[in-house]
Amino acid sequence: MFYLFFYKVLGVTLFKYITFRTIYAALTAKFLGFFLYPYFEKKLKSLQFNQTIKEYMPETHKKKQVPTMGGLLIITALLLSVLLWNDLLNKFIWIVIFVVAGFGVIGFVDDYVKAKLKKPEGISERAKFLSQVAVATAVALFLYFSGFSTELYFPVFKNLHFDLGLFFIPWAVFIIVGTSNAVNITDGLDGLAIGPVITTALVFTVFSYVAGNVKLATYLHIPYVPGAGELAIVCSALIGASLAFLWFNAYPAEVFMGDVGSLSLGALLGTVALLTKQEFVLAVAGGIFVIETVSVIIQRYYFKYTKKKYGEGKRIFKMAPLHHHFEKMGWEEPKITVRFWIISVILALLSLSLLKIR
Ligand code: 57M
Repeated sequence: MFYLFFYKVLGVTLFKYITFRTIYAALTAKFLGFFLYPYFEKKLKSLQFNQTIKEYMPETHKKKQVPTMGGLLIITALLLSVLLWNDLLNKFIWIVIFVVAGFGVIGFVDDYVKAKLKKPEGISERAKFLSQVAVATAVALFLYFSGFSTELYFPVFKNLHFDLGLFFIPWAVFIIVGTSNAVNITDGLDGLAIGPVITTALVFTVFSYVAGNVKLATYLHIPYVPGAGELAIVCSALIGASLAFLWFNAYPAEVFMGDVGSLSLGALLGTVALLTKQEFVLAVAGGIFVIETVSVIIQRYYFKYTKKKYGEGKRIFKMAPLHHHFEKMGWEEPKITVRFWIISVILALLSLSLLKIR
């Protein structure tokens, strides 16, 4: 809104610059999050939206009466900042808003069933998955039929890319739904998911800016995506809103983000990676999400395999996802979280180096 009013109407050129709007979108989201938190906390407590604890949690990890759905705060601060600082005539912005709102509704319903109807498992995995696929498919079809590039690009090999054609649609659904669930699985310790969300959003703030700048994209041999620069502002607003949430989610957490947060933030990161043509960079920057998800896949399949072969299921990890394995090894929760953050920072630096290694 500021872009259209101050630049397009009043001619204030400062508001034309993506760099300026990127910085102030982050600051706006962060202070909105701080300002709105007391209201959200009071509302969540009055509605008794407290996390239900599953019985089979590690003993060290049974937490009582922590309000969930803090993701509503993140989404509100994020979207208000986007509406204020983005060019609202850019179609990518409305795709982002649709994805965050769509996955947010799915997560909210799941959280509501868990918190209010006291069903720890929430809505059925099938219903949740099909809803996610529906929202992601709508985005994929819109992109495909609006002429968005269906080329798949690889890091390092600047000349290696090929056209996915119609397969772009299932690929896009896989990226959006996969990232959404990977963040969801990771969100199992105080601050554990929001940290890598911040580092990954930082990486995509840079990649979005470069992808939307024809001179920089050409110089760095990355795909030029007209209009992608506006996604840098979305990513910085995500950073600001996430930092505000982290203030209250840091150990010992006063609030959890809930599925309303994890599903929407994950889907947002997947969508930005898709729109900037950098899905493999997401796999590196979001490596913690990948590792956590793979640990569950390995654990489940090995358990099934050993149960079938030996009649008794065996586990590779003490418990999956990986963060529970370290809990069972006796690591304290904050130690696990901070070490995962450190790994995320290293992965973010490696991701940014992919801009030059070509
Ligand atoms: C998402 N949710 C947390 C909170 C957060 C297939 C399998 C991998 C599914 C997985 C599962 O249940 N995933 C659900 C993880 C939950 O957090 C809530 O959920 C939201 C995110 N979606 O915002 O509202 C619990 O995590 C703790 N928490 C914190 N601080 C935070 O800031 O302490 C969350 C955020 C909260 C709170 O205690 O209640 C979760 O863990 O459920 N299942 C698992 O992850 C289980 N693993 C498992 O069953 N492993 C098996 C097989 C399936 C691989 C095995 O190893 O053999 C673990 N999760 C639970 N108990 N709940 C371990 C056992």
